[in-house]
Amino acid sequence: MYQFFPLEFTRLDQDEQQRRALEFYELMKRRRTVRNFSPDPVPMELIETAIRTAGTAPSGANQQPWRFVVVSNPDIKRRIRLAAEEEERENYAGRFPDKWLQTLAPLGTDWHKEFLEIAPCLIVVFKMDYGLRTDASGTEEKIKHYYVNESVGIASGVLLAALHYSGLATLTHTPNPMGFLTEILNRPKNEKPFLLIPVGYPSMDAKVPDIAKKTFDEIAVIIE
Ligand code: IYR
Repeated sequence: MYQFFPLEFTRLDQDEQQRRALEFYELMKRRRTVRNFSPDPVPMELIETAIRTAGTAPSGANQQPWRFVVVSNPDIKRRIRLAAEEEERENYAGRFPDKWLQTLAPLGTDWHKEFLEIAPCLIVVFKMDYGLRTDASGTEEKIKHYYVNESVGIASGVLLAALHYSGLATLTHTPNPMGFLTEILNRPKNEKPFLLIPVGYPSMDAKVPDIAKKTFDEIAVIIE
């Protein structure tokens, strides 16, 4: 049983609450997924702070089943690009079902993933379906984790928001399958790639598709 202590919580006045709610909405509304990066470096301190922020996310039984691997090394980025392109070439050449390709077509994506080399930094989010502990006798023990996808999904959302708030551009990329990341990044067997996030600044000529978010009425149901 944990020790429990009094919560520190400051109630804001209503005007301040409204102001903050709108301010955050206006900020997040401006986030766009970016596929055209500038090679300009990003301060590692910003990345570190964003990862610390992601690490504050709630998780099943507070097991924090995530690991964030930061790659800025050009040789490793190149290996990741080549491996991702190899998979994606097959995906676009027929491994993706036609329906999927049709859904993707308006985005204009293809198997070329040069952003994996151009972006100054890649954050690879790994999920841990179980933890590993070595007991006193030296035997490796598996500790089951709960709500792993939900937990790592929430932490990734917090990470994207933190990076955006810090003035950095991101792309949520999921090359498929992603097993090559475990190998290239030399991760233990209980870490599975979850999301690959190139981070940096947009290139001067970056373009984004004219897409719209669903309206409030499409996404919300209010039951009073
Ligand atoms: N992972 C592939 C395909 C892809 C899939 C979805 I769903 C997207 O929203 C975008 C791309 C790729 O990166 O090209």
